[in-house]
Amino acid sequence: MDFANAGHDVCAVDNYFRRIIAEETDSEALLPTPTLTERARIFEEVSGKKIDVKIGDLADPDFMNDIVKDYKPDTIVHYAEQPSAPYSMRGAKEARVTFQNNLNVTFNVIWSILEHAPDAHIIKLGTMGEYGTPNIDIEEGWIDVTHKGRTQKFLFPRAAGSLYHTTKVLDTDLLWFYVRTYNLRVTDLMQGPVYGLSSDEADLDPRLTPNFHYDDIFGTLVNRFLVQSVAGIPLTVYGQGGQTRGYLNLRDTLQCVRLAAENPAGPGELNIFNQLTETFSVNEVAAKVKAVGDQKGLNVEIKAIPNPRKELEDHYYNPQHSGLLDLGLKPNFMTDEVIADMLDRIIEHKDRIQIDRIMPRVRWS
Ligand code: USQ
Repeated sequence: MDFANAGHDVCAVDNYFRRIIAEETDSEALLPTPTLTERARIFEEVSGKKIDVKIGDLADPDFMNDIVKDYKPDTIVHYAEQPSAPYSMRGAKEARVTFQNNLNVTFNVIWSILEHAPDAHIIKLGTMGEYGTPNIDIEEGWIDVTHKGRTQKFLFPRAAGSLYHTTKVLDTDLLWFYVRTYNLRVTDLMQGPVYGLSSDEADLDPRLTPNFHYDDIFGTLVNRFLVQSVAGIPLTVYGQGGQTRGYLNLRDTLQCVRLAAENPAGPGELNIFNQLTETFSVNEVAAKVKAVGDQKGLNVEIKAIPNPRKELEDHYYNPQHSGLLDLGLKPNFMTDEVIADMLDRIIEHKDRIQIDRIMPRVRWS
């Protein structure tokens, strides 16, 4: 919708994989989401802008090739991955599905571009979680290493904390191989956890509201804490709560993807941007949500629970993130006003919250 509004011709492709696995794990979003075809119809009705929709599985190379052959895109934004760390750690079946889907789609994008649209630019949704939490500053994708008097630029070391995040490390290596060998043009966006449920286009009609998950499997931290505040459940801080990540508002993810598309990598270039606007520990996020929730009379409690994940709970974290700002990103920070606005919207749908989806149901060990 954001690209269409900016005057681009857009084709959106989906196989409803995330909806299916959300249903299978009893983790549906807070609000029902119309089908993609229905959403495109609603968007056209309210904006006059048309989005082509194709339903099918991009892990099938024939389906992917047919679309790229017909459409000859300038840019492919590759979001077609199983996105949940807990889902990927649930068991062998979920790990295999995550591994096969994520790697197959990336592989198919690469080959369909090489064969049918060699000048196209691939924008790949990566994750800050590829880097893990090293005890040194995290650079934007690359680092100069000096070893025994000689210097070389390498991909910044990766050490992911879930199988999902590891598939993204493997994606990066795959793309980098094809970039340096076949002159592919790629931008990798290393995204932190996203929060929010509004954007200029989504706000045109309530049926265009983005998928908003608050469950333990697909919900990200801030969205979960907001829903927990409204439901009167103590905020679920995992372990010591010193886990620090780089967060960003949904509105900023849209800006970042469009900035990447409008400033494409050249042939044989892999551009990497760290896509975050500010860093917080889990405890800091909990305190921010509590302060605003309390002003609204929600009486928010915070309660540490045993950490279901294997991760450092107290660590150094200093990611560089100037690349997207240099391209013109105007951050929407996590202000009290932004938190209050999200709380108000969730309060409207309080009766839809299902409490048994909140506590962690997946453990790393
Ligand atoms: N956490 C809690 N309590 C909760 C939920 C999470 O303390 O109730 C902690 C987690 O242990 C973790 C941190 O909050 O340390 C962030 O967890 P999250 O669930 O918000 O995010 P994560 O699983 O890391 O993954 C999310 C997206 C993923 C994206 C990633 C960016 O689901 O697609 O790649 O954020 S990043 O975290 O930077 O890797």
